[in-house]
Amino acid sequence: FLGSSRFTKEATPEAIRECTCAHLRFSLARMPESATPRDWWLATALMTRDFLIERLLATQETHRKAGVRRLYYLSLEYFLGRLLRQNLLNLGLWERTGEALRKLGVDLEEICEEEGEMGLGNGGLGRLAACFLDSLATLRLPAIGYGIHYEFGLFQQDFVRGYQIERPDDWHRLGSPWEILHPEFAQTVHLYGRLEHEEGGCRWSDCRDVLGLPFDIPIAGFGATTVNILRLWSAKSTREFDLEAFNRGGYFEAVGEKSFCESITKVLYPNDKTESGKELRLVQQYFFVACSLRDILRRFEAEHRDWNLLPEKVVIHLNDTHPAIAIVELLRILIDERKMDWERAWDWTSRIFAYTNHTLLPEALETWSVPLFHRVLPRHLELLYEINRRLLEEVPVTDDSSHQKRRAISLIEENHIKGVRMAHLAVVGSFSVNGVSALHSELLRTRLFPEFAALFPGRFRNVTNGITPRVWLLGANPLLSSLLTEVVGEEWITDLSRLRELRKFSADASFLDRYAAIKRANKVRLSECLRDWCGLTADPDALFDVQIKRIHEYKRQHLNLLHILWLYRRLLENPNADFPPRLFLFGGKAAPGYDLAKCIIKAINSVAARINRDPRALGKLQVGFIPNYGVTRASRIIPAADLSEQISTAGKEASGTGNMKLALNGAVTIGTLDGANVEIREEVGDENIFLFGLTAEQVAERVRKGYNPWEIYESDPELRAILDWLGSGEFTPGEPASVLAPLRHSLLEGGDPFLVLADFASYLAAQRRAEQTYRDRSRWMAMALTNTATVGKFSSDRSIREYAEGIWRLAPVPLPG
Ligand code: 26R
Repeated sequence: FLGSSRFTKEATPEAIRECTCAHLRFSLARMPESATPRDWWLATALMTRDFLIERLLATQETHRKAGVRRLYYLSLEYFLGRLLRQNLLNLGLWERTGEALRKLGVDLEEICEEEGEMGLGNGGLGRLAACFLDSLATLRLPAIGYGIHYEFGLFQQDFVRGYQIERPDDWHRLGSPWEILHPEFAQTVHLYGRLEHEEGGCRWSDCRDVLGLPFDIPIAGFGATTVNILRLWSAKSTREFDLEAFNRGGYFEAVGEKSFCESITKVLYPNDKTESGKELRLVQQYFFVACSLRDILRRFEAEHRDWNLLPEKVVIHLNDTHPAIAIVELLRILIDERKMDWERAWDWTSRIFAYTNHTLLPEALETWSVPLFHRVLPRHLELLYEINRRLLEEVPVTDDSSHQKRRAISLIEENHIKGVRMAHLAVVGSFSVNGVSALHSELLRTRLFPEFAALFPGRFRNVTNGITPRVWLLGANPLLSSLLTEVVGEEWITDLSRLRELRKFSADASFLDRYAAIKRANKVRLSECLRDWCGLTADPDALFDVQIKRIHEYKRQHLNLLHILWLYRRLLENPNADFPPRLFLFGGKAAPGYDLAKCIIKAINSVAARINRDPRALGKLQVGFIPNYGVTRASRIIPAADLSEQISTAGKEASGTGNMKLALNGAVTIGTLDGANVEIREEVGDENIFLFGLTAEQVAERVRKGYNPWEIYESDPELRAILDWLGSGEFTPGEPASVLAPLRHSLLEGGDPFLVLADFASYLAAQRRAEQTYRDRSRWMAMALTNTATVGKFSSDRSIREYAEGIWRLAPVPLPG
């Protein structure tokens, strides 16, 4: 319906209105008079999609004709959130569309609220992939993302009596205007079965076949030149198989097979630690990897005649180990299907893959039991053993220490049930291994993979994470965006380091007033949401203290809670206690099987219920737990935050990216020297961050010497009172006293594995410093502004440039038009 206004530059509000109305009529069969807000949202999205498709076709055609080297980004998660606002902003059509709809009596902001979020991710790792896609397209880099078209994304979270309840996220029920189905690019993949070794190779037969159907999501860069593709695979049963079974008279068998196939992409695993023995998860990983590799090779063959160009034209990035089976799959294709010899096949494979590690936590490192692996992927296990045999040859047996070294690097973990270590496979099969912050990359080399670092020096590097300014500033904070554009020009949108120019205003009272007024307006806007989300009547003048992230012991939401209880006690002991009014806000989901994380949620909600009802806390203290935290709610909360809680046990948070979003939007960090906090401090300066706690080295030292939380409990009467209070049942009236006991128990009898008590005193002191600073409003606002001004490094454009130049060897491709 674009007619002559195919180019976004030429699209007048009239043309946009016509195209939207045409979609309303011909795509949705609706008349404007009876259209609901949802119909308007859909029609507007379809209009937007027309523009996206124009650029997508031009981009893909250019890339194909030029035979470019391309990046293929493999990730099991993409946490995209809502897309209408972002697509319109990146296309440069936001204002004009607003104007076009206004003429129709439709409010663009309002219809944006109709969109459900694409929650195909758990947290940081999935959101990082989404930010990276935005930067790849903005930097005009030729890239295709591959992932899974989950029928159900991350569960929706409700609270019932303070407990987390999970509801399925049926995001796709009404279809999505952003995806384009391409049945002509379907792929068939094989699983299970048995091996026959014969002359000239290996036959893998009697497999179960699954069909992969690709859904394409257009990914527009800012400025609307490049539109890349995110290709998501959906599993269906293959017709061939059904027919065969039907012919044998196996009706139930055939139907059973169909439901097996369709279960593969049914649901995103809501965990951030491994659950052993989850066969479907391995099947999920292999299914999506096999579909993607076939698609990559198909495209390569369509674009290039010379097969030898493969390692020149293809680079594949592994977003954590979840897609690492791709290494063995490519090796298998080269050896079994393309009849290459091992040396060449392995050389090619290990020149094609690069790997990013996102966690050091042992419970999050994937291992697959060998018997399970053998059942699902018999040929891959064989190849894996051969990779391992050759790897171990690098360390000849000489003495005891060489035995130990071999055990340390082996792809196979020798427990009572053997396990395949996916991280080792990823390290061995990649030409580049990186961590996601300077500290994390250092710990990767020294603690997780010291033997590999010695064996493959030069393979390990750092690429500090980043966030896209298009989403986390331009999209989320329109008021601040306008101010920034007014003073430094629009360039900050694609060059975040430009914000440094703002530093000169940090002593300019009238500028700080404008900056403060924007923060205040964002707090008012969030307060309105809080009424809906959690029935809270917030005071926009309170200090908004925010901790938003997955609930995990290492992230220490319970350390934050102990401080809240400390403040509450102070208030009960002295009703006139003088501190700035504070609103504590939490958001985040707990993995459904992670009992202690769920207990932390219950504890926060119980304490919140008590404090919010207590007249003695009125006007001083409020606590809110925002349910169903995700990308959409994050974009409301972040612009309104004053204080950003980044309080993980040092050495545990690989990077963090929420820390970057909050600092960019002018929240001051209270945090440990963990992950990217270390680098945030370098950028903003010591005086603009509240640091506390043990360093990663001190944590290790403390644990080595035998850390005993009871000693702290015995020696700190206030802390003891708080812990006993929490375990007493006082916060859960009408429920057994034991409801919150597991929390106290884990911090004492449980040995306090994340050193919450060890850091408590230091955290309190940092909180007092923050409190004192907040009283001096101009000082605080200068700190906040300095944060906005100096965190330009954490743009995902910078991260992606580093990947493109230092790892992928990828160059921008200029496009016509
Ligand atoms: C194995 C599987 C169940 C699984 C484990 C862990 C699935 C998902 C995860 C999530 C992890 C890998 C994750 O999200 N890590 C986060 O990655 C962010 C982006 O790099 C970091 O900022 C963040 O510190 C890190 O926890």
